[in-house]
Amino acid sequence: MKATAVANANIALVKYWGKRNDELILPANSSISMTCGGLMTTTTVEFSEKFEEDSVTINDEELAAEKDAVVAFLDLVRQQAKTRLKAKVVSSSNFPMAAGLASSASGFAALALAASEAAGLKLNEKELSILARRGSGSASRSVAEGFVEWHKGNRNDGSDSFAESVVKADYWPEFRMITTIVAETKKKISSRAGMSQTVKTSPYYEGWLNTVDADLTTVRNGIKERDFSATGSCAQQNCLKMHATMITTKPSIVYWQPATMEIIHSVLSWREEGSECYFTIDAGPNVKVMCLDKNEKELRKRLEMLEGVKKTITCRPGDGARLTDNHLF
Ligand code: 2P0
Repeated sequence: MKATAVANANIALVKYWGKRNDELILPANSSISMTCGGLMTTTTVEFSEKFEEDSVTINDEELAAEKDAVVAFLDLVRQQAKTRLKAKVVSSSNFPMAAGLASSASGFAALALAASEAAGLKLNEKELSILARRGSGSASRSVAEGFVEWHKGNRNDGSDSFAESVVKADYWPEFRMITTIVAETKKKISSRAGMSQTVKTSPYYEGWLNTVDADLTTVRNGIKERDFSATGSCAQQNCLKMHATMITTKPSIVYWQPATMEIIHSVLSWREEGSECYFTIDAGPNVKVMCLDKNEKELRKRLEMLEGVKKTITCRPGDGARLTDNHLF
C-alpha cells in the first residue's frame, strides 16, 4: 500500500479568489490556469499497520502546521477507502518555496494521487481533482495538463466542482511563463485568509464576480485560438481586478513590494517597445511574465537586470499529476 506521485505547480490566468463554501473548498468563481512544466512536487505515501501514527516530512522537515492539513486530508482518503491504517508521507519540491508558486497546489495534487492510489482507490481524473480540491482549491487544477479550467460547480456537495484540461500540454508549446523571485520584506497573509477577508469586506468584490465570466470566455477562446494578445491582455487585467479587491478590504491587503511595481512598469514599457509580454501576480510580491518563446530569452535577461529581481524561472505548459516508481522511501 505504497505509491508515489508527481504533480506540477500552476499559475492562474483567470484567478480563483473567494469561496462559496469554506469547508468543502467550493469557489465563488471558475478559474483558468497553466500547469507549469518542471515545477514539481514528488510525494510518497504508504499506509501500513506498522505505523502507530501519521508522519509527514516535507522538504526534509516535519512542520506542525502542514502536518495538520495533511492529516486532515489523509482522513478524507481513509474515509473514502474505508481504512483506518496510519500513513507515512514524504514530500519534496524542486522549486524554492519563496517563489510563491502555490506549493500547496502541486503538493495536494501529488498527495491526492499518491494517497488515493496507496489506499487502493482507483480515481479517474475528475474524481482526483475533486479530492485534491479538498486540500487546497488551486490543487484541483494541478491534476490536469496544459491549460486547465476549474469549473466552480453549482451543487452544494461539490460533486461538480472540478478541473479539466482546456487544451493538452503540447497544444501551445510557444507559451512561456517567466516567474520572478523578488525580495520580500514582510510575511504575507495566506491566500485562504486573504480571500475570506476580501469576500467579507471589499466593496468591489461584486464587480469581480460580475466580470469574471467574460474573462473566462476571453481567455478560454484565446487559448484555443493560440491568440497571445487576447489571452495575455485579459489575464493581466484579471489579475489587476483581483488585486483591486484585495487592496480595498478592511484592513487592506497589499502584497506588492517596490520590486513588484518596478517589474509592472518594465513590462508595460517593454510591450510598448514591441516585445509583447503581460504580467500576472498572485498572493505575494513575485510577478509572473507571460510571453512567447521568441521573446523569452531577451525578456528574462532584462528581468534579471532589474535591481529587485533575485532570480527567474521559466516554464511552459506541463503535464498533469502522474504516478512514478521512484519512491522517496
Ligand atoms: C489562483 N490563488 O487562482 C489564486 C490567485 C492565489 C491568488 O489559488 O484556501 O492556496 O487552499 O483553496 O488554493 C491560492 O489559493 O487557497 C490561489 P485554498 P489556495 O491561483
